[in-house]
Amino acid sequence: MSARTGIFISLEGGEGAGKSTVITALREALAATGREVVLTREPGGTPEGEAIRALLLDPANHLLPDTELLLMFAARAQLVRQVVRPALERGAAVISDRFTDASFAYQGGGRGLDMARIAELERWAAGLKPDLTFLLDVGVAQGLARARARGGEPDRIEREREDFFDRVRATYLARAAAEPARFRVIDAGQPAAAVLAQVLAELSAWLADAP
Ligand code: Z5A
Repeated sequence: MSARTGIFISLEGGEGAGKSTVITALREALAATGREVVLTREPGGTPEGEAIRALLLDPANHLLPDTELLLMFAARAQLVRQVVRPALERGAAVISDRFTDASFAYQGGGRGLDMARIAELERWAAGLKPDLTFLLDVGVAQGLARARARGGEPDRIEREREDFFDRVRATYLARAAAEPARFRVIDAGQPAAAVLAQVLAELSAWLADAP
């Protein structure tokens, strides 16, 4: 990969953590620094990745865990090469609604797939990590209640049982504890205004320290 001058920020969390609202505020804060801001999401973010997303989330599909993992990384390979790397090389700030940590949390923690195999895919298919990751952490019951209150039909992954989401949350928290320099864990059980204020304070502190 050629030299990158941009910054890569990801947002992670379980169901109903509030990523959507936070992303809008992050985009505004980064745009105010004069940088180009590129927003993307996973799975998806390219036309091909969005087609893979539809396949992944359609409750009519009975995907095996390995198939699900490989499709997540297929969409990611396309996104990294077509969107993320070119943007970072231009010096943009890239904000991704989820990235590889989600594969460790959902397919590794939730489905029980081998973490070493996911790490191998991370090196090959993704080949980069975010510089900064916000983990919006909310209790599983509280997050699911928010997601249900929003209405609409649950997708294929949202239909999982609560113990699946307990494992997802525990894996996210373990990853954050293992990489404290990259992760900022935010208590997303607070009112939205408090969550936003904490995220924006962490962002300015990080930008002030960034090389
Ligand atoms: N997935 C995977 O398995 N492996 C991978 O590698 C990747 C993803 C990349 C799609 O992701 C699914 O793919 C996802 C993980 C899996 N599966 N699930 N389940 P997604 O990010 O597109 O879908 P999501 O996680 O289901 O998004 P979400 O539920 O929309 O979460 P959110 O964006 O964090 O929530 P929100 O829409 O901002 O907020 C939810 C509601 O709560 C909404 O009505 C808000 O107004 C409300 N809300 C938000 N914050 C608050 C606070 N603080 N207080 C009160 N109410 C609030």
